Amino acid sequence: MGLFNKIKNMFKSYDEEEEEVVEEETIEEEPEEEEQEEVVDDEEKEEISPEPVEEKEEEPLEEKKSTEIVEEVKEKPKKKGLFKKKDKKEEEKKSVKIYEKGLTKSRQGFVSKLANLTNKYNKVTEEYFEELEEILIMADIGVNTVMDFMDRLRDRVKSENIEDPELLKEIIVDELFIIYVNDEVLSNKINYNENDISVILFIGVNGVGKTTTIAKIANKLKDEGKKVLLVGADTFRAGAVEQLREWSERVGVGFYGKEESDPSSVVYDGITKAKEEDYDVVLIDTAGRLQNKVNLMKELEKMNKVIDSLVEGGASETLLVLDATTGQNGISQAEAFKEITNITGIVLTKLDGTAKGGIVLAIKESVGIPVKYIGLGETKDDLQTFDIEKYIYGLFKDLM
Ligand SMILES: Nc1nc2c(ncn2[C@@H]2O[C@H](COP(=O)(O)OP(=O)(O)O)[C@@H](O)[C@H]2O)c(=O)[nH]1
Ligand SMILES: [Mg+2]
Repeated sequence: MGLFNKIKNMFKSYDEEEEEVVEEETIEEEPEEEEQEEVVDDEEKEEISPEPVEEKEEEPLEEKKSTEIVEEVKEKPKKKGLFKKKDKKEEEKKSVKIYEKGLTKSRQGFVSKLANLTNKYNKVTEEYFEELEEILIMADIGVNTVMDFMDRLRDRVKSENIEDPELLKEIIVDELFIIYVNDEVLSNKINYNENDISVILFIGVNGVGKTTTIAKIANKLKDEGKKVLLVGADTFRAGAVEQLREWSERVGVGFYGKEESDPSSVVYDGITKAKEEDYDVVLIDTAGRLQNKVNLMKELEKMNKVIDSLVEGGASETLLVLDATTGQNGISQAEAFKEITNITGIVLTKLDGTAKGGIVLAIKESVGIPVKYIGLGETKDDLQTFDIEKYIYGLFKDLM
């Protein structure tokens, strides 16, 4: 099965499941009474063991049978494991909705152009190809990626003898993203230090969303039960340290920072504090003055030296923050930063503000560094771990 259909099957059902979820939520609210625990345990064993309780995903079961199972499950007291599964599914659903919402502009921009193209041409012609190519290039998908893609598409159209543009919708989505999806190197996983404090360094030019991203990530980590310290090493721009301090208060995490001092010494003091006070994760905000590359390189080198000297294995991640609305400019920033320091991941902010959601592919093409987080709006939930499948769904759901 192609990517298009796989993703469609994964997420499209969420729209139709709403009703059932309401019921499950009420069940969830039932108190976990202590006296009942024993009884529950016994019943569980009986109820849970006979069949897998994955309702609708496991389609192969006969229709009648699967309905029975679903009903049975609804009536029974719930097992902890089942709760977790539901919670996780709810989280997934919520996340898919955030992707959908955040990518609305792109969907209405470049993806609707794709849909129109299919309506405009009733046959796949050279003009069709040319128009398609233009749409993709306008969507911030890198030029080389588009060229490779067009070659592959043309080949497939020829070899499979495709004439109807309607049939190409699926193939377009599949072929556009297949490289990204097949490339295992591009893991979205954030690395944490197993043996010591995890230090995450945030770099990127002014205004891309570093400080707010740090606040959002701090909030997530705090929810996961981690003790988080924000370190304000953007000592260059007036007010930047103070802004981070305010965020630390709002989120309810620790803070260390000092204006008008050497960023490396702030990093030193910050990590020392984190060690003394038993923090788990340190998020460091830096100033990204790309105007002076040599200085910036030296500054980052110095910071890394400090981190290396204090933390086993050094920084766990160096995340470059890019603003999706800046298109090619953002790509140039990534290339420049890549020359001066080792970047382990990209945070792509403000995807909600662009109608050209193809930039993820351009990043892959030009920089080859995995996108780990994306910003889909201004609230804390709008920062999401990057998931290529949800991303594709958010962009193309109207075609699915
Ligand atoms: N719409 C939108 N705005 C964002 C996103 N991320 C950050 N911003 C906004 O971008 C602006 C600059 O952010 P800031 O964190 O101060 O950037 P910094 O200079 O890199 O630290 C702020 O107004 C943020 O609210 C996002 O994903 N979507
Ligand atoms: Mg800032």
